[in-house]
Amino acid sequence: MKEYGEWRHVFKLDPAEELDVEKIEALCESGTDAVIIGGTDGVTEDNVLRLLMEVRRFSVACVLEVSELEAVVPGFDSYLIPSVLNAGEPAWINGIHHEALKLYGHLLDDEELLAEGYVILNPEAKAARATKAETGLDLEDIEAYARMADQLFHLPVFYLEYSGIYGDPEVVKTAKSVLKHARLFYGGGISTPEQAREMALYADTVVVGDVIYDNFKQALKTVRAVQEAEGPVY
Ligand code: 1GP
Repeated sequence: MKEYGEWRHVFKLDPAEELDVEKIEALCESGTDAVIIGGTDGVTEDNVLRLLMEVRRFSVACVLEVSELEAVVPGFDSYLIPSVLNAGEPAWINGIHHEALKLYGHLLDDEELLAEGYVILNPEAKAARATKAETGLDLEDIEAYARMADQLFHLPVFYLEYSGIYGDPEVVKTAKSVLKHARLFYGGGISTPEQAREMALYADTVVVGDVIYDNFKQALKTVRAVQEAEGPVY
């Protein structure tokens, strides 16, 4: 099982979406490095647990990206904790985290936690709306956020989130060029192996989500495209 520092390709499964067990098996056995379970809406303890049980039958790393405190269940390899650096609503930067630590801080095993500095760039994404993200950023803004995550807050992951649309490779390249330690995750709108390969040139980790539900065959093909891609280069 691979640690996050080795992930090149990751599938993100939405617990609110239905997926046949055969498809879950194909994803887990595809050669992807990890399966992230996470979504914005309709995430419940029940649907998270159901998906965890399915994915757990395989040896692939399985991690929960926490968006809903009530849907946190034990049994994952690790827990990704997003902090949306460009959120207009402070709760999504540190407010929910503060509340969670007040309630459960004494139970935490910090070895299992992985903080992600998110920048959300698609204004139409559900996550952008929920967090009131300031998405009208230029390259200098992105660079500054990348440095903030990496050199100021020392977050292990900087996540460029275009959820729902294919992003700008130039933005990904720019972010990568300033990161010294943090791993760069890219996610958003990857619907072909070619797009996956392109983002793998600049991002350390390529996250593939919606296409799993829209075009399953293409989703599977992104694994090889990323695993065989050169990169990251910048
Ligand atoms: C979503 O970054 C992931 O959080 C992947 O985005 O669903 O658009 O592939 P897509």
